[in-house]
Amino acid sequence: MADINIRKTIAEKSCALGTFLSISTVPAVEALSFSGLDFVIIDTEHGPYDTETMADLVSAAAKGGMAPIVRVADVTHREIQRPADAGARGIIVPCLRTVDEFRKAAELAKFPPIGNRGFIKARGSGFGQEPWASGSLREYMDASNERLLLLPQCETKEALENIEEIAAIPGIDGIFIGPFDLSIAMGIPGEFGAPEFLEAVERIKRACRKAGKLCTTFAGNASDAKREMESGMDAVAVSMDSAVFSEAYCSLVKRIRG
Ligand code: 3PY
Ligand code: MG
Repeated sequence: MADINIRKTIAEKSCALGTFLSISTVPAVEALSFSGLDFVIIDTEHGPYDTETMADLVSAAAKGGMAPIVRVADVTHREIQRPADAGARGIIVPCLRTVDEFRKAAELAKFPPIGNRGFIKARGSGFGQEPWASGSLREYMDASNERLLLLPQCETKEALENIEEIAAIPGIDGIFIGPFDLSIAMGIPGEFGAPEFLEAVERIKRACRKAGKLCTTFAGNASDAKREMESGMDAVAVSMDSAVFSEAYCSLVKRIRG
């Protein structure tokens, strides 16, 4: 797999740009990897992907140098270990509520001394042959911890209420805001301009900054993505393949048929 380091990309570009995948297959992701996007989020929470397809999409994304990030379905050993071994450069965990659930995500995604990830040299390290993976076991564990970004989502009321403590958990590299679920949880569905929603986003940002962690989010369209990028987010995922696909065809048909 290509040597892709999304942490470095974020540092160099100040804000990385990506998108969500829920319908794309291997050739589509290979094509997308040459689009200029920095990362894709292979969505196994809402998308239909099984483990083998997720692993193939991870490799497909890397083809043109795009970082593969996987959104898992929940915080279990199986969910976290598989994308980590398949070569994902980031893991997003949705819908977490308690501080303990966030701690568990860090424990599963990171090797000691941070967590307790299970050891193997699998696809994600070229089966141990990639230059960064060929040192001592200690070096391998440290490099893996550094290269795999753990970005659990803040999208529940409980998570928002404890965000300062959560952002400070060792092994959590940053927070991925889920604007839809967060606004629903706050009782203001889709009201992204509401003062209390904006204050919640600022609170998450402040907590991330204070803990030295990344703050990342989703934006539904290009102008919202630009605004989020300019507002100091470290990474923004804009739209998703299914929306881009259906909007493009709707607009094509409209242009022809009026
Ligand atoms: C949400 O908005 O709830 C997400 O999970 C990301 O779009
Ligand atoms: Mg969500």
